Amino acid sequence: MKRDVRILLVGEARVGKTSLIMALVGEEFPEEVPPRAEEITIPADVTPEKVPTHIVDYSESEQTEDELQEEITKANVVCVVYDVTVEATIEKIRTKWIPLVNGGVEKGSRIPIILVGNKSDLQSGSSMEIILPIMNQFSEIETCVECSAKNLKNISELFYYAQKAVLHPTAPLYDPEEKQLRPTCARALKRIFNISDQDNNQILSDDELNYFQKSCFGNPLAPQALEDVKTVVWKNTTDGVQDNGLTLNGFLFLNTLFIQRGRHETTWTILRRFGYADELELTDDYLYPLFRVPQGCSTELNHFGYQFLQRMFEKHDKDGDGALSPVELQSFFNVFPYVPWGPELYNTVCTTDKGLLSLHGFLCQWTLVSYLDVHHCLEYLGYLGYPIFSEHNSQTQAITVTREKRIDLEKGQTQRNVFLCKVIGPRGTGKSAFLQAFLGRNLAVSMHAFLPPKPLVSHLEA
Ligand SMILES: Nc1nc2c(ncn2[C@@H]2O[C@H](COP(=O)(O)OP(=O)(O)OP(=O)(O)O)[C@@H](O)[C@H]2O)c(=O)[nH]1
Ligand SMILES: [Mg+2]
Repeated sequence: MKRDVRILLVGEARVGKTSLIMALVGEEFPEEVPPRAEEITIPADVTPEKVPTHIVDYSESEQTEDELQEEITKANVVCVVYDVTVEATIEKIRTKWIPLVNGGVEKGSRIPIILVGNKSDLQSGSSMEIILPIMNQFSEIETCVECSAKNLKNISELFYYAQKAVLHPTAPLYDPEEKQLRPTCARALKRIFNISDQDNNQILSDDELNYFQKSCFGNPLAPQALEDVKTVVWKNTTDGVQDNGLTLNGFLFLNTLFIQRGRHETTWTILRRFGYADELELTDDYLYPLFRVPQGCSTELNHFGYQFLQRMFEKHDKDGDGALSPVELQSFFNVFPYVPWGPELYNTVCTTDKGLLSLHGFLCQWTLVSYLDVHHCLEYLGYLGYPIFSEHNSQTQAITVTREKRIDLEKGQTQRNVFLCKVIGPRGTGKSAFLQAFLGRNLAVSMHAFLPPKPLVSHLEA
């Protein structure tokens, strides 16, 4: 999320830009205003979204066009102000101001715009009829608001909408022309659905929805609210509710509805909780939390990690045979952007009689990754949603850093469970066969004599 918000007001002369800013700051209508208000900064603690906010005025009589362009570049959101009683100021929105702000800018990177109809005290009706076609024409217009600097109507709302447009932008989530979620947003929500579907039956039950709600918003839904949500989805979709739970389509529909009703901060809260940033990519903070491994120490999964991974295994072992078939393994990787383990997996860890990945083999693979490549291990745990589905808010809690090897050697004891044993020897002496024997694949070597505490087989060619 942005660390601060810069709001620029533009529009024809005398529409009331300066008056609006001074009315916000002074909480009364300023009878006399200078052509241009000084830039003001509202401290974080008094803004609704708790982000420092800069408000910048523009005056044609005081600034050159170059200066205006520079201000536009610096702005996070632009309020185009018009006078509801002067139609010419509305016409200029389309012909002058929007082209000036976003002309030549590619669709995805346009600055969000808020249309502000000032001096509503002077008219009884509403300018919405003329404004709506403009809103439909330019998808970067987040919203419009009618207000009055004179009787202080909707002033704080206007700045709140502007702030919201920056902090919870619609553009990455929703395509207003197609009236649907953008594909990247739908993909992120699908991943969130899959993570939240703890029993992997493609339906979010009441319990799962409550867990989800609690982890995103801090509280579970009241029983009636939960029923209301399902009723809305059930009434508006053909397949959104099944077996008294929410399907993926229902979940996507619900988020579309939030956005269409101007509550996109709800969808943003969900996305951010699951690690997404403004571009709808998982953030580095989420995937690669700070984790230091001092020289001479090693990394091991601890029982939190194993417990979580066993749960994940069981979630995807649909037929309950204690092994993941290739299809089940694929479903396990559904929440990953890529499949990290290729077919070599089957040579690295033990498998069942049928050659499937057993729970034991699965955990061994994780033992291996957490030992050899802890940062990837943290990344994978992030994909699986460890920070959401454990009591910890970071996957670093699933890993233990062991004591420095030098100290272990000095004391003649260790608490390590995982050891790296390199097998070296000339070509053709049977290193591979020796190692495969640990996996029970060649009975020439008696397995039990060599089994390490937690079998972990790494194979290095000399
Ligand atoms: N009735 C009414 N008058 C307003 C309102 N807001 C501003 N005005 C009056 O409109 C006139 C222009 O207001 P300004 O705030 O100077 O307008 P501006 O957009 O900053 O104008 P420039 O700096 O010239 O671009 C002043 O006489 C204000 O008192 C309003 O909400 N209602
Ligand atoms: Mg002014």
